[in-house]
Amino acid sequence: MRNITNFNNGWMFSRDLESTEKHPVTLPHTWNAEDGQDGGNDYYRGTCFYEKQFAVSKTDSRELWLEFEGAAMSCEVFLNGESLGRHEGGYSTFRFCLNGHLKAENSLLVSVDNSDNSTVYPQSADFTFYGGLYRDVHLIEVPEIHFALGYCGGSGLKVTPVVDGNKATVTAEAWLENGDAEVTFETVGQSMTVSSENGYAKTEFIIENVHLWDGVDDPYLYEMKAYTSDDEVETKYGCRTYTIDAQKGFFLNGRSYPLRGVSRHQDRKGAGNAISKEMHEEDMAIIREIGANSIRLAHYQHSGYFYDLCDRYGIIVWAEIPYITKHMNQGKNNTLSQMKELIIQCYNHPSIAVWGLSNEITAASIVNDDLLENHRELNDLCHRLDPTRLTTMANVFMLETDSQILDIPDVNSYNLYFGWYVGEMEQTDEFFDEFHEKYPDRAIGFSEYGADANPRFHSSAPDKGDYTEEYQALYHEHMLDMIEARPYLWSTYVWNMFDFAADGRDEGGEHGLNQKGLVTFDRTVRKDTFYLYKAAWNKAEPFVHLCGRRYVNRTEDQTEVKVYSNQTEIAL
Ligand code: GCB
Repeated sequence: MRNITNFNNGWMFSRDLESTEKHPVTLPHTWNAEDGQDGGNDYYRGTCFYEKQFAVSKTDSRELWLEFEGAAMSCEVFLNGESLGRHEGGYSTFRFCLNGHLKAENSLLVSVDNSDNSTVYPQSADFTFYGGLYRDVHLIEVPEIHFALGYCGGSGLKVTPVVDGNKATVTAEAWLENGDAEVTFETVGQSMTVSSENGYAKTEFIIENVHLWDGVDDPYLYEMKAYTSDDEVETKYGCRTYTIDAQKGFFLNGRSYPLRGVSRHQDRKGAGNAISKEMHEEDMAIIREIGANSIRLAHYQHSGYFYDLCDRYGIIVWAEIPYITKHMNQGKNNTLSQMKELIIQCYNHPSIAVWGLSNEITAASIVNDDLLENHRELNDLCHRLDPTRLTTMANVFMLETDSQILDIPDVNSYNLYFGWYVGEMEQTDEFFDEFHEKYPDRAIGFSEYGADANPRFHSSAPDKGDYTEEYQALYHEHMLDMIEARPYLWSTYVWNMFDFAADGRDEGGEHGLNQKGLVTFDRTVRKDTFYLYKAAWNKAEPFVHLCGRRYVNRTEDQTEVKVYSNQTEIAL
């Protein structure tokens, strides 16, 4: 069987290999936890080094692999002075086999680089590009013939459930490395053994009276196990159908299920992107408290653990790669490899409904042939690797709705900030009305909307651009009504659930912070707007929230007391 060892301890970190200043660190770690969050856009972007010594007593044919769940942004791994390989892209899992380079005592060196360049996304965006080994590292010991570890960071086990009525046909596929074996697949008490050919084994199960994975109400998960005589892998999966209708919006398992939710960035105050399992769980608990049924996991691949939480709690996911803001002529291969990794690593998650090709890619680029071709190739790649899901992209408000780029993904979406950066809130309503009238056959979603609020800023006459908690609330009151009146919007996502670091920002009384969150960067303050959505979305937990509790020094003779509640009747 395989042995998996956590490899987070005992690393030495330095900015300069020759330097005598090396610091002991435990992973997850980023070198930008402070300077990436304090504004000025001057955080360290360069190459840093992680070193670790370890002993092995390996004598047989077993293989040792090193697994990185994320190294931002590019990375090269050296064992005993020899390069094992490079990886480009800061958000996905990758592995290297150590065999052939191992000694009894080993020295491992990982050079990690987040400097700016013209090939690896993201390079230009409104968030901090933290550098570091910021997710877990594992040492995996497997028998010679084992489930594949070397293909795009995947698990070597792929499960495709297709639901038809009350029956599901579940296809299980597995890939082996270094030879063939008898592979046994097991699910719902059924078991099938097949001989692999050229390292590939496949079988099919029928589940009668299938228990559906049915969103937040009943996110039922099945388990699939695959094993040989001496290796084993397993995954959870869920049986559900998704469809999107241009007139009626999103459907889950044949019933209307409008996706109403929030976006999430992964970082935290003081920790950057080097966050713990407990922090992921806290984020999920807050998102469940607000009652969202969907999350746009922006703007890159999130931790595998977070997609697991989405599976477990029935939250439908928009997953995407960091192809963002500015198209780079030399970046196509990187978009393709990041998308390939995202899909191969996340394929089995029932929560994921759509693959996002790019975000506001025309904000700083024109729609030229190169950009169109890049999107077509990405779109084709998604369909080839995963015919079961749809593709989408998040477009910037300036993009003309007759642009050819809108023909590429399966469903459309726009990020609109009318009432914040530009114009008036009501222009949002007009935008969607016009779009829907002009393109009645095109599904359209609202991939981002929001307004910054500093919970220390208050006003009895809130106004666009004032960063008050009161204006954020007014803005979202409008948007909630706007959305409610347009059921054809297949998905809508508040930007953002949490404040997040954007070191290039210095505004609204804070440095380095995007304050469009409904909850503060340290997760301690739920802004008033949080309760507006909770009242609309969370019907299970009765509550009353008095707004403006932080607005202490009021000068007006008469003051407004606003209440958000999910109850039909309340007494003050
Ligand atoms: C956007 C971007 C997002 C930004 C957001 C903002 O449209 O997609 O990355 O953070 O606007 O707050 O300006």
